[in-house]
Order: sequence, then C-alpha cells, then structure tokens
Amino acid sequence: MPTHLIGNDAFQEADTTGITRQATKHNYLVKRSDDLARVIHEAFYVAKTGRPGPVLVDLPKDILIAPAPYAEPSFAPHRSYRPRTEPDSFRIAEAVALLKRAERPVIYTGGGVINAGPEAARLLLEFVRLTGFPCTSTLMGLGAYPASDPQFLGMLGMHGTYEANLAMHGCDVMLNMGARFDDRVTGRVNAFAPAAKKIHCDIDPSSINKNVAVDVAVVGDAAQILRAMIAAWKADKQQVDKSALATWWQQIDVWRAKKSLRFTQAMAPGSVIKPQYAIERLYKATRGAGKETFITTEVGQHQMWAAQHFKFEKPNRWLTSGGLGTMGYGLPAAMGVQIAHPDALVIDIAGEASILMNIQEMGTLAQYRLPVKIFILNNQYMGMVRQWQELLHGNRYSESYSAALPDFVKLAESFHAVGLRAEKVEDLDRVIAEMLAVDRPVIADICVDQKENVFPMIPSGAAHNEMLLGPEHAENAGGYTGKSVTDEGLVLV
Ligand SMILES: Cc1cc2nc3c(=O)[nH]c(=O)nc-3n(C[C@H](O)[C@H](O)[C@H](O)COP(=O)(O)OP(=O)(O)OC[C@H]3O[C@@H](n4cnc5c(N)ncnc54)[C@H](O)[C@@H]3O)c2cc1C
Ligand SMILES: Cc1ncc(C[n+]2csc(CCOP(=O)(O)OP(=O)(O)O)c2C)c(N)n1
Ligand SMILES: [Mg+2]
Repeated sequence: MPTHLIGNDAFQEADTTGITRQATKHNYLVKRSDDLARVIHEAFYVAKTGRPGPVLVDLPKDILIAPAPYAEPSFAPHRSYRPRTEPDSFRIAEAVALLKRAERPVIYTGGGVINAGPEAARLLLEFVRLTGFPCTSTLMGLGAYPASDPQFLGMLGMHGTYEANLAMHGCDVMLNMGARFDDRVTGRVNAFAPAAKKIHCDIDPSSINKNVAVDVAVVGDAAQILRAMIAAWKADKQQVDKSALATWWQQIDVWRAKKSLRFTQAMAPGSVIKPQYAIERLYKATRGAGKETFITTEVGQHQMWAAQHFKFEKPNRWLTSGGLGTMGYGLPAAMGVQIAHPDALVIDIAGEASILMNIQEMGTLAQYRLPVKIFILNNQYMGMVRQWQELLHGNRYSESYSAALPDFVKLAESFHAVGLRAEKVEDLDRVIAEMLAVDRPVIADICVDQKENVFPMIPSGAAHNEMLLGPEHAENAGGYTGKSVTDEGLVLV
C-alpha cells in the first residue's frame, strides 16, 4: 500500500499497526524514507531491551522501494523507554534478610532468567548452591537451572511435580526470580502459598503485584539482581537456620518419594507405547547423540510430557509456547533454531493435530536442507482437549477425536523427507535411532496410548495442595470424578 492510499480502503488494505497493537510490544508505520534507519535501530532496541517482545515495522510500498539514505544513527538511548536493570541495593538487603531467616524457603524461577542470558543461569546455580534452598521452575524457565541437580524440584504449576507444588504451598519465604505468577502456576490465588512472605524480582514493574501481592519487590535484570544477592548474602553475617532447613528438605524428600511423574510401560512385545516412555527414550537417545540438542514443541499433552520427562541442563535449549499456547509454534521455531545452529540436533515434539497447523513448512525444510526432526506423539486425539472433556466435563467428548488423519509417513515422503513409524513398544528405540542417524528432515510418527492423561494436575480453581495424581497413585484409585472443580474453576479453564 503506498503512503498516499493509506486510509482509502484500497486493494488489500488493512490497518496493520491497528490490528497488531494488542499482540506486539510496539509498532511503527514508517511514512518517510529518512526515518527508516532510525526506526529499524529503535525497533531492535525496543524488542530486545527490558522485557523483550515483538516489534512490528509497517513499510508502505513507496517507502519499501524508494532508495533511503543510511547513516548509522548516533545511537542515543530511546527518549522514553529506558527500563531499569540495576536493582536497588536497599531492596536486595531486604530480600536477603528475609531469605536468611527462612525456615521453609523456595526459589521459583521463570522465563526472566532465560531472557537475562546464560550468565543469569550461571549466577542462579551459584546462588541456589550458596543458599542450599530448593529450586523449582516454570514451563518457560526450564533449563535455567540444571534439571539433574539434587536441589531442583522439577516444574511447578498445573502439571508440575508433587514436591514442587507442595513446597510452594507450604513455604514460609518464596523468592520469585523472573516469573510472573501466571494462573497455571498459582492455581486459586487466594489459596496460593498462604503462609509465605513473597519476594518478586522482575525487570517489568508492571508485573509486580499484578496477580499476587508481594512483600518485597526488586525491579531489575535477573543477572544483575542475582549478582547483587550473592554479594549481599556473603556479606550478611546472619546464618541460615540449618536445622530448620534440614527438616524442610526431609519433608520435601517425602513428597519426592511419591514419584509423581511415574508411569508404567508394559514391555511385552506388541504393547502400546506410553507417551511418557517415548519422551524418556528420546531423551536417553539424544544424550548419546554427541550433539547439542534443542527441543521445540507444539501445544497439548505432548508439550507437558516433554516438559516433565525431557531434562534440560542448560538455558535456551527448550522453546515452547506457554502464555498463548499456540498450536503450530513448534515447527517454525525448530526451523529458526536449525538455521541458527546448523550442526545441532533440533527436534519438534509434536501432537498429530498441532503439526498440521503449519505442515506447509515441510517444504521449507526440504528447500533449505534443514534436518529438523518431528517427533509426533500420535494419540489420534486433541489429547489435551479430550483430557479436559473426560476429567472436567463428565466424559462428554466432542470434536476431540480425529478419524481422518493423514498417513504421516507418506506425508513426509511427499515433502522429500523421511517418514518413520513406531506402532508397538519394540519399534520405539529403532525408530528413534533411525531418526537421529539421518541427516535429513524426518517425521517420526509414534503411535501412543490414546487415553493417557497428563498428571499431576491441579484442576482449574483448585489450590496446590488439591493436586490430582495419576492412576498409579492409591489415593486416586477410585478415579477422578471432577467433583472438586468449582463452577468458578470451570470458568477459569
Ligand atoms: C497446555 C499448557 C499447560 C501449561 N501448564 C503449565 C504448568 O504446569 N506450569 C507452568 O509453569 N506453566 C505452564 N504453562 C505455561 C503458562 O501458561 C505460562 O506461560 C508460564 O507459567 C509463564 O512462565 P513465567 O512465569 O516464567 O513467565 P514468562 O512469560 O517467561 O515471563 C517472564 C517474566 O520475567 C520477567 N523478565 C523478562 N526478562 C527479564 C530479565 N532480564 N530479568 C528479570 N525479569 C525478566 C518478565 O517481565 C516476566 O514477568 C502451560 C501452558 C500451556 C499451553
Ligand atoms: C491455535 C490453537 N488452537 C486451539 C488451541 C486449543 N488446544 C490446546 S491443546 C489442543 C489439542 C492439541 O492436540 P495435539 O496436537 O494432538 O496434542 P495432544 O494434546 O494430543 O498431545 C487444542 C485444540 C490452541 N492451543 N491453539
Ligand atoms: Mg494428539
């Protein structure tokens, strides 16, 4: 659209900046070529600074094709947007004083630590080790703290581990480092960590006291906050109450012993593959592959099983759509990762429904020779929808079964990729090995148990200590009836 036609309802005109305002951090309509260089530099600055987010630059056709002078702008910081990254030392001292006196502390980390860069993850490990405190992570923070470390409790929230959620519920001091008290994490807000003093560290002041009122707010970049906290912790002569902390760890170990992610895989030939087992075997195989591994996901049950059973030791190895939860995210994300890391192993853990959202990108994989692996946990259901219909809506299934799926092996082949299928437990390791051995795009169609649900689960509107465990656990032996979900909870979804 040329500039002079904007607002005329001309051919294919859309108010792009208006439409995208709600889904971007900022957007620009460039009306003069002379502004282009400045706007592009500014757009990158805004996108990457503070709480990062997408920035859209709308270029009218005449601006796009006209020659534009390029002079590197003498880069003065943005006039008004200058987020604070250095924390206030008084707040750091307050936070450390609370933490030193804690008897049942927990550190709850999130995507902010990933955004702050790998140094923040290193400092997080140093701080958690220094304190001896337990640490849990949101879906978006996975990898910021090494999953194999004994102080890590696993993911928290709706599908988090028993120990992480009960530690959050029972703690007396909570340190939130770069997370935003999302509703998938807090459960019912008025029952969230009722006894806890809460410290919230976040670069975005508008995150503070948004969902949960906190006692100490530290605004700044997670790396700088952690560096300041480590220094303040070392300088403060107050000792932590070691015996209280030991008692707290004993309690956590009791919760841990429940093994809330446990599942049973029948190994007799012909047995159906459990989705959790497929992820576990994939994880084991990638560890021996001798390559950096990056995992992306689509959205649904497979995403949760990937979060629960794939262990991330480093930041930025896990890319998933959490807040918006958009099916179709995983394949384009995997393409981007593979272009950035040509030698890495990049796997999109997908559902058979989600993968169809952007299946045309298979052509892009072939065209750009991107050896992305698509690992479909094929349950023939929009499993996450089916799970809610079963557990929360009295088995009233509607439109969640797909009776006419494509043949994914043939689909892969038609897009110049390799197609593989595992139907029974004895096929699984061979298919995974073949998938990893090929230097081409692959779709591995893993046929899994159609009725498996993701547990643990905190039903909407419930508190952390009202978590449902899976059928493996005696307390749920009678089966879950959905009765504990309040009307308000059903509305919350
Ligand atoms: C099907 C499904 C199920 C889900 N179940 C769960 C679940 O069980 N558990 C779970 O945790 N999530 C779950 N989620 C994801 C959930 O919806 C949220 O996306 C997630 O909990 C948010 O993670 P976060 O709090 O780390 O926030 P993010 O969205 O990652 O936000 C990061 C926070 O850090 C701040 N920040 C950014 N940069 C910095 C910096 N440099 N320094 C300091 N702070 C910074 C930001 O301002 C923001 O407040 C689920 C999603 C789906 C689709
Ligand atoms: C674009 C989009 N549409 C709808 C939804 C709602 N939704 C969440 S999970 C899901 C089902 C996903 O099915 P599948 O990809 O097979 O994954 P599964 O849950 O079976 O592992 C749906 C429809 C969504 N998150 N994104
Ligand atoms: Mg499915």
